[in-house]
Amino acid sequence: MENTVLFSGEEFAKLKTDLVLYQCALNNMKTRVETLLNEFIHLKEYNPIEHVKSRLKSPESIADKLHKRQFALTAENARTQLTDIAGIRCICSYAKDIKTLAEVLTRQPDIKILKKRDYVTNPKKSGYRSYHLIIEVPIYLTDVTERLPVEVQIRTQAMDFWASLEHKVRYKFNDEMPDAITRNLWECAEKIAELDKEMFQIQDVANLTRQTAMPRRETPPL
Ligand code: 0O2
Repeated sequence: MENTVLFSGEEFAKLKTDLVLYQCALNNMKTRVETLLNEFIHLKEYNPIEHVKSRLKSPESIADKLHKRQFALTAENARTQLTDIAGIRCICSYAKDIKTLAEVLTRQPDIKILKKRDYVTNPKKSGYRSYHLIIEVPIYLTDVTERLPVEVQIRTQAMDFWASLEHKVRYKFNDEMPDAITRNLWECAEKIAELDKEMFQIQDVANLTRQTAMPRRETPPL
């Protein structure tokens, strides 16, 4: 591991204070997603969310990222240059669920969308697919309201499977992957996208078959 860069004692202390607020921002976003999940499960007929993961970036990986981008290791730079200190990942059942969830989240009136990246419609050169949002959430403190960014990544299980394995492979090569492996991973990403489509078609056919075979239920289950 090439992780040798560290914050000075003073900057580290400031960063630790900021991380408390980032944890609050992350909790705030987790609550929003959990609320929707409960609604989908108990009050709607369909739940598009398979599971949710979240993480707060460690001081070491904040230092690494600032160093890679050639910024001085200060708490202020962490706050002004990085938007992924707090991150949440929502794993959806099907690709069509991704935009539905993104739309529902971005409609909330007290948040601000700082950035949208649709790598599902426009995959990255690597083959990476996911929908990214940087959402600024309000944190109500005793005297002030802080507004902090949370990175929200929305993807299917298949996209998640690819991204986590590709990340491990890339890490092994320290970001200098041989062309043949890059090509191979891209091909896997294409196959995975095909699988996503096929699985959706299967459930679509299953739904249609069920609808024609069974009478419609009047009240949703609790
Ligand atoms: P880590 O270690 O996961 O945090 P931009 O500012 O839009 O030009 P930025 O900020 O890199 O570029 O945003 P982008 O491209 O939307 O990527 C944000 C995160 O998405 C990355 O964070 C990764 O987690 C993930 N990601 C993006 N591209 C790829 C890819 O090709 N493969 C995999 N596995 N993940 C990807 P970090 O900070 O790069 O890394």
